[in-house]
Amino acid sequence: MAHSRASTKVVVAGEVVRSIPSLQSAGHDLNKIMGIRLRNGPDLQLSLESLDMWQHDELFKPFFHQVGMIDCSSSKEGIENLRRKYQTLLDAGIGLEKTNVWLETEDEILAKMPNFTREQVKGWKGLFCSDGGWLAAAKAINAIGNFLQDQGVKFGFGGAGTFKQPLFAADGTTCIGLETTDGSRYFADKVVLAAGAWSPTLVDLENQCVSKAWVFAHIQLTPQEADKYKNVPVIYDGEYGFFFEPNEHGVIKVCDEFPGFSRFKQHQPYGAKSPKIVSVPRSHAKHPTDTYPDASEITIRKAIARFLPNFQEKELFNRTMCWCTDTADANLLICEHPKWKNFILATGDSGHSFKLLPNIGKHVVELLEESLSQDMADAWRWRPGGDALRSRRGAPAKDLADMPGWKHDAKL
Ligand code: FSA
Repeated sequence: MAHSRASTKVVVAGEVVRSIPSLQSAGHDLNKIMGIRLRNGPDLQLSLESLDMWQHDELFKPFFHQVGMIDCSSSKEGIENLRRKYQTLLDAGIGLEKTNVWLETEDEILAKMPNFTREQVKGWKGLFCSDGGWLAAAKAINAIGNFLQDQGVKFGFGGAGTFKQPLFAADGTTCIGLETTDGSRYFADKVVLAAGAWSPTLVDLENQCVSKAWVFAHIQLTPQEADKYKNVPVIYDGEYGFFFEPNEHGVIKVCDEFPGFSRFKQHQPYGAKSPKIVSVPRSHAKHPTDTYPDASEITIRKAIARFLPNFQEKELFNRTMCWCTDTADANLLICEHPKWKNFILATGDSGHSFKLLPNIGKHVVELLEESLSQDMADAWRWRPGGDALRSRRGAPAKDLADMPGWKHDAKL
């Protein structure tokens, strides 16, 4: 959340500990994927803008590891999807074939993934994006935090940083600020709620966003092992998952790929007349003993067996759930609230928005200044209806209530 009056900006970070990024944020992570994905109308412009900033902007470029990204598959359906993805890139008509290369043969695949064996990549096809790679997520957000503090932006943490409610003028509909849970009141001409997966728990979004958890685990390599994996591209297979090159401490993050886990419960966001069923995130920050469901252990191990068979015996650690919020069509939700003037929503990441860190704020500012392009305004409008539980994924999310293994609260 941010609001401004004259030149003062206040960011309400909703955090127990004074840390940027918030420990509750999915961005508090070793790495996130950078790649060109063209799902929706605004994606091409957004991807190109963000690529340019990750490559050239002094603040962001230290955090972009442009090692490339390979989408791969060995199943009939997966390869058809990959071919469609490739065609969409070609159809953009801006020369993306220069940086996105189809890998047809095992030799072509092995040339890009030297640690893989011929046996392992039998029947695989791949799509290599040389503009892709990974983003050092938490470090990048921390750098922005430091930059903003240097610019005089004030941050609120703990109770002073946890949203309670908007404040309204006497007309009851013009937002003039907000109150946080410790009773602090911040007054502003405009309020932006950019609370990620927590957004639909804070204000009633009329089921436009469903928050879901995705999972990862870490494995520790020896220095010799890590050396061999230095600078390998991000490898992604929609039927298995993905992994990243080891970080400076030899740690590899492995993710499975699945439609996410919801956590539905009775909850009353601000603006709802009575409690309703909302998927409410639960963070490791507040529940440090949480891990992930038993089922995730199996699918993460499956991803390791596929991508990193030599490391199958390694211990997994930092088993973690992190939360994103899906819209029905996987477009962002960036608009003024239809009933609350000057209260702006910037949410609906739909699991593929971290890469927009450098440039999405520019478009939020355009919305505030009434200069947002029509196609973005249309794509990001307030739009109840549709199925955000399924979104554009292979299936609706399963609920954590039906997924044993993740909760390790002390028994009272
Ligand atoms: O831009 C991208 O395609 C990154 S996807 C990363 C991911 O873990 C998804 O694979 C997952 O399905 C979920 O959306 C969270 O983000």
